[in-house]
Amino acid sequence: MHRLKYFIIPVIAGIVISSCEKDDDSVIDPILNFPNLLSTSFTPIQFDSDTVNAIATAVVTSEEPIRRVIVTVFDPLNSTEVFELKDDGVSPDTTANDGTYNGRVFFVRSCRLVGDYRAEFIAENVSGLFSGTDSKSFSVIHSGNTPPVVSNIIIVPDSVQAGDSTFFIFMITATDPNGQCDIRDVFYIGFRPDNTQLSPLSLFDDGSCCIIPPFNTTSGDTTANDTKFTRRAFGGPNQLGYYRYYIRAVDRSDDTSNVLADSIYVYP
Ligand SMILES: [Ca+2]
Ligand SMILES: [Ca+2]
Repeated sequence: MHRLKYFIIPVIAGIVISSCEKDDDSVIDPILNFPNLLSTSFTPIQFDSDTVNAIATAVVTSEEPIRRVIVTVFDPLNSTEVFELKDDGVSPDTTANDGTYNGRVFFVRSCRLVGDYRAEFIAENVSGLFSGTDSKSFSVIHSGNTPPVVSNIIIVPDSVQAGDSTFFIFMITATDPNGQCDIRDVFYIGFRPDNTQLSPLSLFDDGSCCIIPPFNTTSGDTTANDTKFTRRAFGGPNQLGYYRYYIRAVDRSDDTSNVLADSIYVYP
């Protein structure tokens, strides 16, 4: 047993060493020197404007020279924009080569996207090794917010025989004086004839781009981004009388529009 063990180990070690030497003589020290984010900051942290104008700062330590330091900004819809931070002594950086990297995060939105944003910092050295990430949060608000407005409610068919399963189409026009991007949700709350509540369902202005649960069909919307929101829902109502639907819009500042109502009559 022992003789066998001692025989195998030198053979394996020999293979490893010889393959290393053959492929690359310079692979002597396998220690990888990752850059390190000591601290980060993002200021200011709140914007009541269409414009975001901030200074992002990262203090970086690294054995090897740094290739670049970036901050990726994620908006409330998870769209990203990348900004580079510099340690070159040029404003907004104050001192060159002191390990403190600065950059300006600047963007203007034609429609202000209110909500929570995230700035994620990372450093990369010349060997292509990355630091860990560090994140800071900031927000965009609208102190002078105006609620959305809904109009032109349409629900078809307006009557159906009890137990007949069919698609129902819900349509409404929803606009927001602050811009269409400020509309967070358009939805109905419905009630059966016996006043029990139906599950709320959202309407979309998506041009039927996407499959949506629970019916696993598209919304039924004809044209994307034309302020007309649509939803088709499959069902076979079985209670006799009026199913009532109340449709409203809510914006990103949580303000609610007017509410419009319509009904579907279920006959025997
Ligand atoms: Ca609004
Ligand atoms: Ca539409």
